[in-house]
Amino acid sequence: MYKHAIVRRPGNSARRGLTSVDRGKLDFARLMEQHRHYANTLARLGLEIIELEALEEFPDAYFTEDVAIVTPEAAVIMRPGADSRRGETLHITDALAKFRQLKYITDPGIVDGGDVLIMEAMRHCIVGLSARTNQPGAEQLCGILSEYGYRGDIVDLGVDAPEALHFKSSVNFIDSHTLLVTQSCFHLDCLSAYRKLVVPEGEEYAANVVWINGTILIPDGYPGTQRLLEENGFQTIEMPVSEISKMEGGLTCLSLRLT
Ligand code: CIR
Repeated sequence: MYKHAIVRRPGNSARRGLTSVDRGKLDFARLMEQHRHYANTLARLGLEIIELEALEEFPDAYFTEDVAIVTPEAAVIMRPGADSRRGETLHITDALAKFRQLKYITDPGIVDGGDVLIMEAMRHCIVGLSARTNQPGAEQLCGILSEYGYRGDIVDLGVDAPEALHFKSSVNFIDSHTLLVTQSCFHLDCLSAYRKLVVPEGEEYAANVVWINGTILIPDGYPGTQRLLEENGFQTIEMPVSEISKMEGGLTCLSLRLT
C-alpha cells in the first residue's frame, strides 16, 4: 500500500514543455486545476502528499515519475533522456533521501521513469527502450535492482516508431498480478506470467492508469476501458487530464508513489 506521493506544482513554463502531440494549446489555469484535483484525489485515497515547488527552469518537472523509480528498498535516480529534463534530478534527491537510500543511473545510460514498470509482488522489473531510455541505462537499472532480488527484462518496442512516449503509456498494473495493456503489448514475452486486460482499440491512451491502494485512476472520456475495468471488479475514478495529455503526460507521470 502507498503511504506517500511526491508531486510538483507545474510552473508557468509548463507551456514550453516537450510534446510531440497536437492536442491544442495548453490552458495553464486548467492544468493547475487538474494537477490540484490529482493531488487531492491521492490525498482522499489516504496518501500523504509531499508537494514540491514549481521549477520554472524545467518546464516538464511536474512529471515527477520520470526522474526516479522507488521500491521498498531504494530509490534510483534516473538520468532522463531529454536534455531539457536532465537537471530535474538534482531537485528530487532531498525529498527522496528522507525515505530511501539513493542509487543513480550514470552516463552513458539514460532512463526515464515512465519506461520502468516494477511488479513488486513478482520481484520483476521491466524496462522499455525508447527515445528516452537506452540499453546501457536499462542494464544499469536492472543491475541495481538485481541487488534487491528483482529479475529484470528489457523490451524494445521500436525506438524509431514507438506506439507512445514511454513504456508505461501502454502497460500498467491494476493489481499485483494483472496488467492493463494496449493490444500491441499483449504478446510481449516478458508479460506472459501476468493476467492482462486489453484496452479497446482507439482507447490506447487509457492504458495509462494508476493503481492507488485498490482504486484505479483512469483518464476521463474512455468509457470502453472504464467498463472493462468495472466489469472485472476494479473500482475506478475518472480523472480530467485534457491539459496533461496535451503535454504528452498521463496519470502515472504526475507522482512518485512510495510504500
Ligand atoms: C516529456 O516529454 O518528457 C513530458 N512532456 C511528458 C512526460 C510524461 N511522462 C511519462 O509519460 N512518464
